[in-house]
Amino acid sequence: MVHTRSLLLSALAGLSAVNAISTIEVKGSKFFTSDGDQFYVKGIAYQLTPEDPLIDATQCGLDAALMKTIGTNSIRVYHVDPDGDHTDCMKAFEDAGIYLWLDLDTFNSQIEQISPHWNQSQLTAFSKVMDEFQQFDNLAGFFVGNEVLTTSNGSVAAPYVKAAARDIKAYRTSKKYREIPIGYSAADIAQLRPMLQNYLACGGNSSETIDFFSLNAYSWCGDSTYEQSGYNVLEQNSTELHIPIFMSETGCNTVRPRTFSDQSAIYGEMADVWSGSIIYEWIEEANDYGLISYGAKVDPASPSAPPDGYPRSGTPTPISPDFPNLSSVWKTLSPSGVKASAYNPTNSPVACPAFTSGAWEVNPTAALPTLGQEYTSGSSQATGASGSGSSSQTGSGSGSASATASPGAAAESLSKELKGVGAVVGGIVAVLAWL
Ligand SMILES: *[C@@H]1O[C@H](CO)[C@@H](O)[C@H](O)[C@H]1NC(C)=O
Ligand SMILES: *[C@@H]1O[C@H](CO)[C@@H](O)[C@H](O)[C@H]1NC(C)=O
Ligand SMILES: *[C@@H]1O[C@H](CO)[C@@H](O)[C@H](O)[C@H]1NC(C)=O
Ligand SMILES: *[C@@H]1O[C@H](CO)[C@@H](O)[C@H](O)[C@H]1NC(C)=O
Ligand SMILES: CC(=O)N[C@H]1CO[C@H](CO)[C@@H](O)[C@@H]1O
Repeated sequence: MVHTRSLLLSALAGLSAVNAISTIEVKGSKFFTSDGDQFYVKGIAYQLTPEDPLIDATQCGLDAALMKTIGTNSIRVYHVDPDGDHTDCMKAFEDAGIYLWLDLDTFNSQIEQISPHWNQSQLTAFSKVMDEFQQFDNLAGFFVGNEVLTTSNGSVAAPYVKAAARDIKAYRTSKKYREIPIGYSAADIAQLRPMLQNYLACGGNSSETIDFFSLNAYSWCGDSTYEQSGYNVLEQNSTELHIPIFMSETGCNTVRPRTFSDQSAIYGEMADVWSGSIIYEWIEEANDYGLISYGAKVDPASPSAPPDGYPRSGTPTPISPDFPNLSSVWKTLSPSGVKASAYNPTNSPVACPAFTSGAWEVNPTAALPTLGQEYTSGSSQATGASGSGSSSQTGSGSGSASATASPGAAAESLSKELKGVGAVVGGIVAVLAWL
């Protein structure tokens, strides 16, 4: 009996040792597991409820199990409540081999493109999210912002994003947390490419730069191609980057059926530079990007209906053909990359993009904004962003009115994002009204 139990205990101990998930780290322009294998993100955006999808362990378990069947190794969550208990959800995803890429901001703390600023309340809010989630080994990385810059004239907000990265990295160091990668998730604004990516990474002082860059890209629709989609330009513009880059959203839905054919490029010809992608998104809602649903849409006015009528919990049912299509595409794509031990990074830090009036209005040699600083147009103070003399308080007004999407994309990237934001904000308003 004793013998059996000790066998059982050692078997359990062995099991948990085997099951313990390795952490994700950055070396050069690639991600690696702490076991030394290159890590390619195969992710799905996951935000069932506006406030926090990581507190209902039963739900997380159901979703993680289905995600696992198609080879998902990551989820992306946009908003959480740092006061919630996330232990059981994080365990459910860890048990399925799934990592979390998490946005640090909430609706109250996010950095804004209009009148950009970065202050102590925002840093405190970001720190609380870091404090809660740093304890989980399957926390892969944090974003300091999602699509802060959404228009071609938004460059003056970039120094505030970079200041946020600086301060949250200093906080990470002061608390002796592991070196959890800190990045930014950009809207795909052709006119800001590749300046935004290079600006956030440039300067050579790693205390002030992001650890990875990622892009929300919707320019590959249907059976587009590497050239037609503009992915070739994305690739060309990132070969010199000395930090990892991946797509933090992809999965254009304007051409049906969705075939996810961009995945073959991302995990194929681009895999020497890019570190994978995250498919937008898990749950079916008004924007129609869902891979699964929890049941048919109901009348939002009916008793106890979810605010927008889309069920937000229950047994996930794959949506056809999106889910099976993604499954069959992912099945064929498993780049192994290189081992950390065999990889010697050669890229040196990218140069900071030059100030270009009407395009990239950030002084490359200016100091980053200090904590508490606000952008004022026309000032040449050490904001890292000098205005061009417009009297408008929020910027120079010299950029073009609308961003042009990349080849093959029409205006998809912007229009989708605006719809997405509208849906989320609409959801919030509805939830508030509902409570
Ligand atoms: C920081 O900015 C937010 C708006 O984004 C504001 O509500 C808050 O009061 C500011 N905090 C400080 C300390 O200035
Ligand atoms: C690097 O940046 C940090 C944070 O801004 C700063 O404290 C430090 O002095 C910088 N190091 C150098 C060598 O400039
Ligand atoms: C980005 O790639 C395009 C296409 O190859 C090229 O014309 C452009 O010069 C690149 N920009 C930078 C800054 O590398
Ligand atoms: C950018 O252009 C939009 C119009 O497209 C305008 O509303 C906004 O104020 C401008 N922002 C800046 C910083 O100039
Ligand atoms: C790659 C892939 O599986 N494509 C399929 C996506 O869905 C359509 C419609 O069911 C099929 O015709 C494709 O073969």
